Amino acid sequence: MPKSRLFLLFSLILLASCSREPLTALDVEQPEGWDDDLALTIPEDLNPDPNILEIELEAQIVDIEIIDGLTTPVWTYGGTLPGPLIKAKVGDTVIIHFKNSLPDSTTIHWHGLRVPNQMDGVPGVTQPPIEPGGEFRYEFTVNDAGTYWYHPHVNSAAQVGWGMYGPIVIEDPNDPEEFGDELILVMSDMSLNVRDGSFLAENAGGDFTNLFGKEGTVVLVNGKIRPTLKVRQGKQQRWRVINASRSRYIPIRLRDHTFTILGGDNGLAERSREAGRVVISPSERADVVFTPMHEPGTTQTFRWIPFNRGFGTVYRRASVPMIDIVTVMDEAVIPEEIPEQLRIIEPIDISNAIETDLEMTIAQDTSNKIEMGFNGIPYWSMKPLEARVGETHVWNLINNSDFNHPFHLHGYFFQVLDESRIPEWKDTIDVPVGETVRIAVHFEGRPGMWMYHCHILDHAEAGMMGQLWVGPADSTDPAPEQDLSVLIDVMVKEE
Ligand SMILES: [Cu+2]
Repeated sequence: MPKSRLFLLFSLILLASCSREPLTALDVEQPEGWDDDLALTIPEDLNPDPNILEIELEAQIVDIEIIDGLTTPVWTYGGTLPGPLIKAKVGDTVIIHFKNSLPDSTTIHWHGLRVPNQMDGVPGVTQPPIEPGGEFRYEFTVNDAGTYWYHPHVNSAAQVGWGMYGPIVIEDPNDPEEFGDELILVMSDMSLNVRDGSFLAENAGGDFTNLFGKEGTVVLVNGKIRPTLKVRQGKQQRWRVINASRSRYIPIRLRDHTFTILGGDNGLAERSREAGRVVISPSERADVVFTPMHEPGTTQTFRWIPFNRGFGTVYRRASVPMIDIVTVMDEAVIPEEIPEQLRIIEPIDISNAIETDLEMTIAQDTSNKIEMGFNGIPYWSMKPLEARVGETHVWNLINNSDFNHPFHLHGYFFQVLDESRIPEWKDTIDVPVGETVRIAVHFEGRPGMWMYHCHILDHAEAGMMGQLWVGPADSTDPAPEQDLSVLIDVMVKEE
């Protein structure tokens, strides 16, 4: 227990011994209007069946005031930034009637959800791109509790950068209430011209910006610049944080605090742990308990702090205020104990695993254009990796390049083979400069063509992406021939 929390506990016990029973976190409510400034849109459920969530979702450009007094023509899901919260419970069926009212084609990828292959939203691979005016019906069952998100897989660095992302929470009704009241925080950034609110040109900065990965000029939490959150000292909140940035890494840290890390991408980890900081790379999620520790009547600011993810990424960069945290005047309460054991995660049996090296590479081609890839090959020239349902694979993700790369696998959860880590299920893992991260994945079903890629979206578009063919269990056929022209066409748009 950190010193400050111990002190709080002692003072409360002292107080209690001379007056009445002290209140604990579960005895009181959050401060009135605590999360009003961070509210997300809840879509209307069109289906009366309590086990089916059926919604309409329209992609459309809407003017939104992000910078005070200016409007930005945001590319949205449903007219809001971020898009509406898709919230269901484990075992539910989710149906989305999607309409594309954008001037460009698009698709939806359900990041982290183990959906059937044809629902994965990869244009030219699992479905045709949805053209302007077109519609598509997504339907899948959600069997894994956790924090997820949705975004396009078409021209993604641009479309995500213009606002196309929304949160997904799959609830486990058995989660202990001691975790605190849920607060979903979609953290992102946007490249805005701060004088008029317009978007900076997508290709501003040229090749170097693609190498670096675009980071926006404004940092947003639930679509807002520097929103306010109200807290009460000792009253816990369960933060589900989603990093929807194209390239920005986000350290979760707050002065004088530790966070209780419950898990991340795909639900709870095996055990909780206290940490002064947890860094979430693009597309990763964090599930943490925040115990406010500051004195009633004070305000402090949760800030983005530059994080070294490779060459030039911290040089001359300042911190950025993200959330003003106001501690209300109500008397402090005693925080609840968070259990240490959260679930059992059986290690994947790798005794018969097929091992593959995947080096994340950056090169310059003959015309000096930057070309990224795996093992020196960009996705447009690469043959799919091959696997079969029922097989277990170990991938060595090797990074000798000058930048970190958040590696994401579609369709399957993996485990990181590192005994110093608390076991958990992941769909995205940061591979730091100069390191090798080993992951184990078991292909339990759902054959088809899946993607893996760096989730710095400029890197993916520059080539750091590949395909994985998961064949049926009983088949020995090689991966089918792929025509990648549609994928190549929609992934990279010349301006
Ligand atoms: Cu990368």
